[in-house]
Amino acid sequence: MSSGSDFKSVKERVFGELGLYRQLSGLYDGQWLAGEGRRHVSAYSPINGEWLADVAVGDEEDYDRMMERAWLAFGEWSKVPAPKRGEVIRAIGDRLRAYLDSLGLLISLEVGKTPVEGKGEVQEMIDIGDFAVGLSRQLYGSTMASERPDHRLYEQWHPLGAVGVITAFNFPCAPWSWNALIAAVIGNVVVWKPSPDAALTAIATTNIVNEVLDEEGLPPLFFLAVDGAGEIGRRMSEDPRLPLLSFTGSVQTGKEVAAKAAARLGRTVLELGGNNAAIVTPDADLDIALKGVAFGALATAGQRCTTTRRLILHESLYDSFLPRLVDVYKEARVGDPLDPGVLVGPLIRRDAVGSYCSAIDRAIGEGARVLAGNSVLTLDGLEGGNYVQPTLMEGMRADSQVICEETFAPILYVVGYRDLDEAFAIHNRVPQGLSSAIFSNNLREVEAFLSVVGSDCGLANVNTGTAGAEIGGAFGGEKETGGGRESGSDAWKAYARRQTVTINYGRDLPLSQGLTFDVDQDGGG
Ligand code: UN1
Repeated sequence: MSSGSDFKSVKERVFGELGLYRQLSGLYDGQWLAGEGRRHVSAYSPINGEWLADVAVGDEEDYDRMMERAWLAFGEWSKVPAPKRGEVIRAIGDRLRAYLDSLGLLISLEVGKTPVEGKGEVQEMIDIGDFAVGLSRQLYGSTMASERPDHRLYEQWHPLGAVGVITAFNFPCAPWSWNALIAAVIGNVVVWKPSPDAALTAIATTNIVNEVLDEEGLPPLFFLAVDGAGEIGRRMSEDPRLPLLSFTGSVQTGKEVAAKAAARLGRTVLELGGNNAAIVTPDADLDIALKGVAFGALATAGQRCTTTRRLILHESLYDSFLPRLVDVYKEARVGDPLDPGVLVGPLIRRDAVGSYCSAIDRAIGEGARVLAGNSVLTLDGLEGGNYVQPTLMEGMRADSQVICEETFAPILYVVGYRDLDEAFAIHNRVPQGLSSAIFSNNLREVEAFLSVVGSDCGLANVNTGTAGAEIGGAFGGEKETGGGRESGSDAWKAYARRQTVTINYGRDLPLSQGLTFDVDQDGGG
């Protein structure tokens, strides 16, 4: 276990390298808002409960000024040719590379991820930056054959203006970058409201990216507003100055955001809850399956949208696979994520520990048996941290309610199946539809899983777990996950408005569908 002084020295170093102070500003409108006389929110580390910093938050007036400046910046930025915008994003990516270690460690301090996972998240920002640079020369529109002579018909894609991005604590910066760097390369500017539990990472990231813009003589493009009491989130949902709002978070809040945005006919990209399952069949490579299920269920202490929450296990594997998984659960080290060898860090807040306990109690009430875990841990020197033992449960009732819910904690429910149709029925029974996995070397099983009667999720993985998507694919899910897509593939189109252009370069005016409309038939009046 790492000593308290490790925490302090890591904090000193990381805060120094990232230019963070004890008093920080949470509003960036091109300049950092001065903190004096403002309301503050405090950041504490889930590792040990220690205070990290105070953050000044803006009010309604500050928010309005930020939106005005965002639109002014849009006027300038949208006129820069897209490949030039790509060059700017490349410089941003290079700068993020220089901060890979310190930003990764800040994520550990602030939300309790292991440094490997913290850096992995910064790597996702770097990767999507590279993707955006390539995209800057590939914002293709289609050309269609016109039915009229001497006519040209094609599509072009324009930026929307200011794009709002609301992110969750569990990935403090990667989802911002999937939205922000793609939106920016198209010519948009971005207004970010991070989770109040991950404000410091957002402040550090905003600092880094705007510093590059400043050096390039460009206006600030990446605006930030840390929320004090939910006001800014509400304003953003209702604000017509944000034609698109990308929201990552719970199903419940996502429904509220979507309803408010829809009321003004604004667009949304929603990445809401997941309740992801891995199916392990008798034809699986069990070593691969074990690792894939363990990573999916335990990484980030079960606090990913893509976390494996259900294991759909063929009944013939109960005696071979399950004992091995129980061993993994018993041996996985829980503790200070800064300590090498620790796999599972803390939960974000005390109330998340409460949700963990109540989900387990309800599952037991619904007939489940605990195979491993079910304990809240108080660790020496880390009494203020929120630690729980990862929990493996089995024997749920078929109509269990708790299994249909996403509990943001390391709890994995094992459900048995006899044939593949039954496995798919169990798999698709939950209301969420983000990620899914099958472990099998049987071509027929795999193809059935990928067919229309198989996984109903946005992400379908074969012989790799539900978590850990690459940025190159479109990321998001179906049903209550919200239907949004972010990151790679053609997800960029969500941040652009499509314009269908028709040009007549002839000496006549032929009408579509062969219509005639002869206004000068009789030579007029
Ligand atoms: C999330 O939990 O909201 O696929 C994002 C993964 C990560 C992203 C998770 N690349 O697990």
